[in-house]
Amino acid sequence: MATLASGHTAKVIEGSEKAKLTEDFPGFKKGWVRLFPGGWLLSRPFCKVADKLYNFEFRKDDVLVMSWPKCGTTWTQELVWTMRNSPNLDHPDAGLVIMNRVPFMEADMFAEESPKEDPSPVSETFKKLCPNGDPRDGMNYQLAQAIPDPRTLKTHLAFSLFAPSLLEKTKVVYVARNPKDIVLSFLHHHKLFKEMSFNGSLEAFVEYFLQDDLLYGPYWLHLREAWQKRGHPNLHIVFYEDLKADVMRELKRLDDFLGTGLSHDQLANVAKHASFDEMKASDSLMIGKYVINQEVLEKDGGFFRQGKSGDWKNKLTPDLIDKMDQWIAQKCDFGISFK
Ligand code: PPS
Repeated sequence: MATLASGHTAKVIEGSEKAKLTEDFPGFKKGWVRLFPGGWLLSRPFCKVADKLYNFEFRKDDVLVMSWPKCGTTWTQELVWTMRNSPNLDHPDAGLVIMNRVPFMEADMFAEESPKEDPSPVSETFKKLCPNGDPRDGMNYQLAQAIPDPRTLKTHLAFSLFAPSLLEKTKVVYVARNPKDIVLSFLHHHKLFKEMSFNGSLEAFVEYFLQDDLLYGPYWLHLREAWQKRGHPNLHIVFYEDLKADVMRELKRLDDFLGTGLSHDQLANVAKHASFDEMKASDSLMIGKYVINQEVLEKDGGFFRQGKSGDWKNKLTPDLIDKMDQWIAQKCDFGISFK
């Protein structure tokens, strides 16, 4: 057991729990660690980056896009980055794959020790921005430090894994989504990526979600930590469903929060540039062919799967909907309501 700078105790998953996870997620070779309090379930190498992230020196011009997985983080990253850097769609870096412009802060916990692809998606930018950096010290973490201001950064970690001063130092855009759609999107993710290769049923996957046993751990707690901070002037909460329903209205709210002062035409540029169809065109850049299960890609789509809200009504059985409704009533009882 190790104690992290955040005060969490990290317990490596062993024994029967590890055996079950290994059987159901055979692609995942890095092992798991659970942090207490909270029960956050993370990749075992997280322990190597945890303290560096906790002590990360945020700047007042940074914007951190934070969410649990599959909430629409990538969409929001692209909206925020484009609003801040390229509202006229003329920034030379706009063509870079998003993780090179908006580093995924804790992604080093998933990094391959010997990448199968050469170059890996971030390695060229890493070499350029961190010429003296050692990739073994975490390319994503170093990129997060090295990208030019104004930095836009991404994390799926919860507030409690960062220093309590986070919101005093920087702005956070927090993205939330209906858990019934998250579970379907995350299931696809776990089938698509060879690194996960989940081989169980929808029912089994929903059970993992309800028991807080998927990577990143309890969604309800992640949400609760953010929800309890709502009203803080440096925190802006956006729902995936609201982005889908009226992206221009949400961009106007973001514009007010970020202080970008964009015109209607510039916001329309941003909305179009980050539309599902435009972003989907970069699917093959986001995920190289060596890291995905090709037959899943062909049958069910890629990283940008379908970009809809409410599809759970077609995909979840009445029994699963009932279970998830009970989970929402019990765990998400802090005033949030899902659309
Ligand atoms: S990740 O891997 O956790 O960072 O995924 P994340 O980006 O949070 O969420 C992925 C889902 O968001 C959808 N998506 C979009 N929807 C609408 N418009 C745009 N531009 C867009 N970009 C990504 C993506 O397709 C995933 O949802 P599903 O339901 O699987 O399609």
